[in-house]
Amino acid sequence: MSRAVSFILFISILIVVLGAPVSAHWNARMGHKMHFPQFPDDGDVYASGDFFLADDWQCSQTGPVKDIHFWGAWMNDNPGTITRFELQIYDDVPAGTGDIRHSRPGNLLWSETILPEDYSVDGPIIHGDWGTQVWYDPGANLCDDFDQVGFWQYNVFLPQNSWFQQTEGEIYWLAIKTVVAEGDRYWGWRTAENHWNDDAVWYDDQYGMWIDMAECVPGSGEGFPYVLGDLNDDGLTDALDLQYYTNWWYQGGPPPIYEYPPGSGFYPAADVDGDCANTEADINRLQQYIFDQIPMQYCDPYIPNISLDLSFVINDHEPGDITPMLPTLTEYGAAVLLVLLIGSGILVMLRRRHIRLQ
Ligand SMILES: [Ca+2]
Ligand SMILES: [Ca+2]
Ligand SMILES: [Ca+2]
Repeated sequence: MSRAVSFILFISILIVVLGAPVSAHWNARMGHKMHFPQFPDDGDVYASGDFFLADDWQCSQTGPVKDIHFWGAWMNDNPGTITRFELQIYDDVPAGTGDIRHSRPGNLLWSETILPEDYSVDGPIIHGDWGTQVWYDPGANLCDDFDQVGFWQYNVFLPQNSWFQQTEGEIYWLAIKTVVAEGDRYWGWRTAENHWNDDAVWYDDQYGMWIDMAECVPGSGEGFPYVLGDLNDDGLTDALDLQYYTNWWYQGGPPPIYEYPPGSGFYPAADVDGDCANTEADINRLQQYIFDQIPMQYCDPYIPNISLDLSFVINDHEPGDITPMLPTLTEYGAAVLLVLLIGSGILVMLRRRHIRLQ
């Protein structure tokens, strides 16, 4: 093979390599088919135990869900071996249904087992300024700073016979449980930086129900999904809540938002004097807060209202769909550099040849 032919071959391979998609990892340029991509932030919720976690999304365009992407990390940066992901999609039970004040997964619409050969992983991704990150285990009620710094992006491209048909405007829930080979390695689903609709939930076998989650506070414990004094769950604490309280307390009206633990008869949102009990004194305290701005106090183990969502993206891409994107400025720079290097290589080669021929 002549040098010229080898050179053309080399350049052709280079063009093919540079032109092809670099990987099947999702990036923002690939778009999404949900309210907005829920990007990762700096915490993880344990998801390799015996329960599912779930968060909700609203479909933005009718059609098949072909790819699902999510982020996760290992407790203490101690990676294990993922045997499989269990993914599920549910329809939505709106807030208020069955006297439960938070929305949650309803009917199971779709489920799929994702084996290691069915997904790609990108990472570890490290944000230098985040430091140690929160680890939350809702089943064990554990919340702490752990040493996990890196996290990973998981990319699942579904085969055509596993696509899920979604309808614009509908709300669905994505549930994930991860199975890890080693008993002493723990995988967490990364929390999301932006809140959308309702909090993420975990499935509690003991109560047979999806439990609302709130972001936990290391050193202080779990956060709980309510606003102090907002008994009627409209997001405000005002005279309507006082009316709601007296109606519940004296007239047997509907109870406040959010009983915890479920079935205990204790409503942290209504415990506005912080003695961890619902009594008549709370009515007076709520009145003082509303009319005299005397601060309320919450019951310490139940820190109110820090919403928690989980990081994921729903899309309709197939790996073959990923057309080469316009290169970024950095990629342009790299291409120009490459051309210059190749050019100078050719010059050197021709010169040597010229010298030899003389
Ligand atoms: Ca949500
Ligand atoms: Ca209210
Ligand atoms: Ca109280």
